[in-house]
Amino acid sequence: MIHHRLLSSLGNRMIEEAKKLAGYAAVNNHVKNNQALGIGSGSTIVHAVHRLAERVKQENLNVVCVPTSFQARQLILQNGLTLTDLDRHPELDVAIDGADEVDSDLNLIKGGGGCLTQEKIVAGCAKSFIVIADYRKDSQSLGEQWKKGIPIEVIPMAYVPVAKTLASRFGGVAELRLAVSKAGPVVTDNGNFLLDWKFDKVHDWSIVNTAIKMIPGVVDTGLFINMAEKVYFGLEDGSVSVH
Ligand code: ABF
Repeated sequence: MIHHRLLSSLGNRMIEEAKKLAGYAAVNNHVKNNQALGIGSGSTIVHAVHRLAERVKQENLNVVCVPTSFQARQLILQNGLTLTDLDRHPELDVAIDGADEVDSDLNLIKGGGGCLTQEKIVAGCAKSFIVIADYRKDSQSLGEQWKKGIPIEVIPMAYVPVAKTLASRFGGVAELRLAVSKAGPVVTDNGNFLLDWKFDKVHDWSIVNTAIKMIPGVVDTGLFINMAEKVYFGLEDGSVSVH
């Protein structure tokens, strides 16, 4: 039992270290003075923001940050960075964000942490969209690593019809994401619900993504197709692999 716990705590430490390596490398290589940046959500981005705050202080950089969620907004403020929005900065130089899975074409599944729509908007406004992740997220084909399905943000009143349409048109099953307490659904930063679509075969993700977006009630999907310019994976051996 103790042996098991020790191994799992060592494993967690290694994963955290890999997230940090990826976050630091992305900020070191892509952030320059006088930039407007998009700041993603999740646990990996926390490391990137720490490094960003460090560089801003040490190099006296003038950068402004657009958040992709309430969490990102807090992170920006807590780290003393300058908060802005897309009204003031509709064109961003770089957006950095995590992912749940990355395939060999750099297509992504995102939204496992509950954020996806604002992340996609911000990534779409950036000249460069840079993804940071630990080694567990690297795959050949979507669904190989991430087993919880593709997150889809839906208008609350539409979650049943959207789930039915998804299953009948594309197969698999779409489940409403519940809060950890199971007392009710997860509600996104935009006041919507999330469906996790567990697909049963590999699709042409570009076609399926567009088709899902056309279902009335769908706000956006966690499929980020042809958006990432580069992905930084922190590896178990302490190195970073760039794709
Ligand atoms: C958010 O956090 C989501 O889009 C993505 O699902 C997740 C990645 O989180 P982590 O870095 O914690 O793996 O960005």
